Amino acid sequence: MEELDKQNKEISDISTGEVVEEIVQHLNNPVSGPKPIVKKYLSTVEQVYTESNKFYFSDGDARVEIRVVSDEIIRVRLAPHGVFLDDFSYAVPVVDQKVTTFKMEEQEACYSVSTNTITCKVRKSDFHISFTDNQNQMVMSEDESPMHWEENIEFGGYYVYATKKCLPDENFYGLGDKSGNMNLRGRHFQNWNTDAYSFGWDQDPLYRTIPFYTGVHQGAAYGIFFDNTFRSYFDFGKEDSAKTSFWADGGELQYYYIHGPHLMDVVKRYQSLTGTHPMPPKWALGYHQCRWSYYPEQKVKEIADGFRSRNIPCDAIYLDIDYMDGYRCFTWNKNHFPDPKRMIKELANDGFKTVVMIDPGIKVDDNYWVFKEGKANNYFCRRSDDYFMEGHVWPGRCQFPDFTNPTVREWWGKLYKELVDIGVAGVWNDMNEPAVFGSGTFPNDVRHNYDGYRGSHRKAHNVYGMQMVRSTYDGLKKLMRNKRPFTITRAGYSGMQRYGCVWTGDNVATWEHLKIGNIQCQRMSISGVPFCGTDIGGFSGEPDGELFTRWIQLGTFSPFMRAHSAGDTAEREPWSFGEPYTSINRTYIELRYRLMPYLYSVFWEHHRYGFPILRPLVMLEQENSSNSYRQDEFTFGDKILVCPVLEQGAVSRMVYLPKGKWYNFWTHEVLNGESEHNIKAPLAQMPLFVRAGAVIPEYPVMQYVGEKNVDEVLLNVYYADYEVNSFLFEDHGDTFAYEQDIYSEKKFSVKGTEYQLTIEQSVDGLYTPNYEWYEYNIIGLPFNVNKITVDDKDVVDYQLDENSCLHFRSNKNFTSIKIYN
Ligand code: MIG
Repeated sequence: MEELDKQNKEISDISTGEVVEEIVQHLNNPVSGPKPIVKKYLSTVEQVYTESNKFYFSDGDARVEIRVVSDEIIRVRLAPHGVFLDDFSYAVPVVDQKVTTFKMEEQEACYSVSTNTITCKVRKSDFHISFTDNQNQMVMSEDESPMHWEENIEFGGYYVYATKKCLPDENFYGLGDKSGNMNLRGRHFQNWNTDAYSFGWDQDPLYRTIPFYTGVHQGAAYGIFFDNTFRSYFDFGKEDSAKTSFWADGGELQYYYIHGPHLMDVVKRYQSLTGTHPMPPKWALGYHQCRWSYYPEQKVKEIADGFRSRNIPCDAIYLDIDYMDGYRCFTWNKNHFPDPKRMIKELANDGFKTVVMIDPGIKVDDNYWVFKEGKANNYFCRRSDDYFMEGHVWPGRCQFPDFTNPTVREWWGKLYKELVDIGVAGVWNDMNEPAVFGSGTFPNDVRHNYDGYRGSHRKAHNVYGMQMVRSTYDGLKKLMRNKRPFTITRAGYSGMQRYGCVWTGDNVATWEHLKIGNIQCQRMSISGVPFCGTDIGGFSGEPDGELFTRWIQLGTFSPFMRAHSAGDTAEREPWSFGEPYTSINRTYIELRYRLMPYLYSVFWEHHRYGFPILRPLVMLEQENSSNSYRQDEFTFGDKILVCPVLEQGAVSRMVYLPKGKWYNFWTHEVLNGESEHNIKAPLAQMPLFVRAGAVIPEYPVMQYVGEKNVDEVLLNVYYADYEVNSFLFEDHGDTFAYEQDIYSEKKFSVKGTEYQLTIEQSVDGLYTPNYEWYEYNIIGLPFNVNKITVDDKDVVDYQLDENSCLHFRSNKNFTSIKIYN
């Protein structure tokens, strides 16, 4: 009996609800029910061998592969009976990167595999694996128990488990699409893409799966990417405060250890494995207006006119499912949209891009060409006994393409031809968790091609949405003849950022959801998915003017800025709430367009170098062990600090400023970092700060991207008594020529002393912007400063204005400098 209790306890330690119940039942009544599942652990290291950058360790039966991926990344795999699964991943297209040197050594107690930077030790006695920073010998991550597994009787394969030590001062970040607090410590999570309509503060799982987290202790960071697409689980010291564990319902125990020691390094290296977001078409960084649904054509036009007549900038209008004929994808409801090509053209003439929704469910209808083609070619998913996977979604009874089949992706990509031909500029993929009415999603036994590696829905579920948007993105890219496609997806898996942007799904018009969305977007950003936004205003429910305006303010600094709402809510355009809201909303949307060159440059920094776009303060202050920074503040790029107002009725808020000096964006007051400040925040002012020393480029306000030719770029230079580098990225805005270095990356180095301001600039890349002039706006110049030089040329005869600001113009090569009056 004691033995039974022990087993019982062990099992409940690691299993989830249903399984536990079954086992418990069996244990109480051993004659019936399934056999008890026995956990097996790696025992002692018996054999070792090496194959180039791969090191194999065996306990006589199970094997472990340690693979040196780069100087800072090591991958670990477990094969319970010695046979590894096929090495295929949707997240990581290429595993091996550049490695300077690596070696393996046998020591008394362990084997150690090391690079220049890190050492992975495999302890002989118990197979514990640990990772150490070579520089200061700090153990970053260490097994608490050896890797273990349980046979899965029903499906074959194993449930796989890793348990690491969770240190007393350790905090955890990342994991992509999770709500609730930024720090994941003390919580338990599950990854299973779910249509989570009006989710709550701590609800889990949500729409996307990013099994990648970072741990920070004693100011140093590392990351673990558990590349497993099955339903997976993470526990950060919740079950046992001394353990961090992750496990999955199948697949291989395979994870990457990613070294820091800075959080930024961890994220960049994760991004080097899974890819960055391609440069979006520039207009996609504008303001987008969406609604379920704008129809008929007259309504769409009315909305478009509403923006132009009120001078509120907007780049995109969305058509939700009602534009289709009976929700059949790739068709039009001709009553509502008699001539879509003409309408889209007219919208385009007015500066609007049209984005349309496409869902995965294809109506079972023998008179519908998409269904017929899919059926004839065997493109739809089937159950284990070969029946078609059928489920009800918007069109009624549907079948679903198997997007994990490359041939199906190719076919699907081509289906967009007509939409592209009539001028559609972007596609929005919804319901791709996949969501099914009633049952929620597909049953486990649905079969998938999985790019030739085969799997049931247990394995393919979490990548279904990502493969759908991949097919959409690749298809559009071909059809648009290498113009940048714009795609947006609801579901996804690690690596999804290579194929499109995301919105956080069906949120609610509440202040709590404003808070959820704020953290959610930051968290997505440090989990490798930078181009993210919430439904501004909340999808369901009714915001009042104040909430909507505060949401627009936050949305101004969401990489993806789109207002969206369900059909049964009141009108939800930036002017729907009257004054003063309309004017304030306009000011912020205008600000988005003024900052366009800055936003675009930050995007480039992500694309090219792997930096996250939104950076939570922990990223700026990971060594701040008192965690005095606030989780609701973030920087956009590294120059603008955003402190959104998330409380109803607030007219001020406490702000923590990170290290350095910061200018209040509205008043130009300079404040010291590493301290708290009470900042005024009336409705029209969301506290914003600019890092002293920054150069923030600005374009003139436009009603849509590209409306005006820019003949002069405004450069706001925020004086600092230290040196800061900034840059401005520009290119065509809609081609892939940047891959051939057709871009201009202009660097500014601004250095202030008590008496002098020195600006130096240099430029990289093969693109020449059209404009000839820069307007300099020097902010916060001390009166003592009596010498200003730009690229070694003196700016002479200048006068400060009463705000101690200075304006001058320079041609773009700085050979001619003109002072304003
Ligand atoms: O079952 O297309 O999250 O943005 O407006 C609802 C209608 C389906 C869910 C999406 C939402 C969209 C809505 N869709």
